[in-house]
Amino acid sequence: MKLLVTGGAGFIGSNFIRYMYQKYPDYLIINLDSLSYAGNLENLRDIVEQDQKKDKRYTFVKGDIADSKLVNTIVEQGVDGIVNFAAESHVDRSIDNSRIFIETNILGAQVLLDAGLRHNVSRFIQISTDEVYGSLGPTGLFSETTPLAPNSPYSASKAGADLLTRSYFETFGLSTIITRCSNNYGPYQFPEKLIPLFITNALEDTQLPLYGDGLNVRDWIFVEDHCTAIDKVLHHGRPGEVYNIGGNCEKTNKEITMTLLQQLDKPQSLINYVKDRPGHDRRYAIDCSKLCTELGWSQQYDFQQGMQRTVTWYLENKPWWQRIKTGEYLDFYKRWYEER
Ligand code: NAD
Ligand code: TDX
Repeated sequence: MKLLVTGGAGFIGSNFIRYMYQKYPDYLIINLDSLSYAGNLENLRDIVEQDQKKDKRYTFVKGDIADSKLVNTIVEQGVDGIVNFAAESHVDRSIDNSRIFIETNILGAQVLLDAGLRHNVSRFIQISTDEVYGSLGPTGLFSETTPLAPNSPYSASKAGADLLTRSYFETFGLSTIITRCSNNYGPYQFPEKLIPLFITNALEDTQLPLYGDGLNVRDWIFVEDHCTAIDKVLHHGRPGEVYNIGGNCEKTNKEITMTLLQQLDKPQSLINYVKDRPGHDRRYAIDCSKLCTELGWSQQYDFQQGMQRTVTWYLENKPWWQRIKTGEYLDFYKRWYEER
């Protein structure tokens, strides 16, 4: 199988490529990534080294998924499946400036869908998010039939791409599948998201900016479990369907923070309650029974095991995140937190 993976230099995309490369020794993988602030070729250095020595079945292409000419040049060479991870992925940035979210997340998806259709790709997987469903009250779960009600420019752009993906199945018969996963954590996550930001801040003895009352709830899943779920969907999912993916692990942000401080042996005085994120969704929780019963997926990591692996990885890979934290992304954060 020849796979085009987009956004493979980011957090989940790089974990997915590593997983697929090791699991399927005969698969060819093309990674198309524009190397935005969140893309990092370091994330796949081990795979590149292994591949250059032996297999020669991994290719990196630097480019934009919204570049129709480039995308068509890649896909016309014979691609069996497209897995679209490429996105602007951070809610806070979408509140700061939403334009690029529309360009990449919606227009980019449209270019990929068109190329998939034109060149008869047999599988198109759109990697979406539980955030498209909006916010839950204290009870209930998101199912695949929950109406879409996105609340941030980020989630609105992802919902737009979902609807477009659905339309390519309904109108043209392109074999599309949408996955909607809950919050991921694990190795190589960019330290702007809650868990890696708080781990790395705590290791530097700097403050942990907890939004609002710290009681917003997310459903956490270890990134490798997300990858195994996408593998199932890619090979066995039904075209035209949506599959929710979740970790069955609801935690408040405060609980996450306390767990991290305890694991790192750092004081609670590092917590700094700051102004809430505008439009902050209160609670996400996922019903992924369709994926489990239909495709036989189950998660391998509980929260404790996943967090142990994650914290250990950040402790052992300080140069990886220290380089990032002294770079461009701090400018965004300086502005963001000055307002709080
Ligand atoms: P990330 O920000 O770490 O990585 C995104 C990658 O996409 C980067 O490598 C970046 O360079 C690349 N990219 C951005 N714009 C591009 C463009 N125009 N053309 C080509 N490449 C481009 O994001 P992530 O956390 O790994 O998320 C990956 C996907 O999974 C996204 O679609 C996101 O919406 C979805 N998702 C993420 C989570 C989560 O918890 N992180 C949960 C559910 C779904
Ligand atoms: O500094 C912070 N302080 C804080 O309290 C940050 C960065 C976050 N938070 C809160 C906001 C959320 O309630 O922590 C929670 C998690 O925040 P993020 O890590 O920014 O993730 P979230 O907004 O939930 O979105 C993530 O999950 C779904 C990903 O970024 C999305 O790409 C994915 O679709």
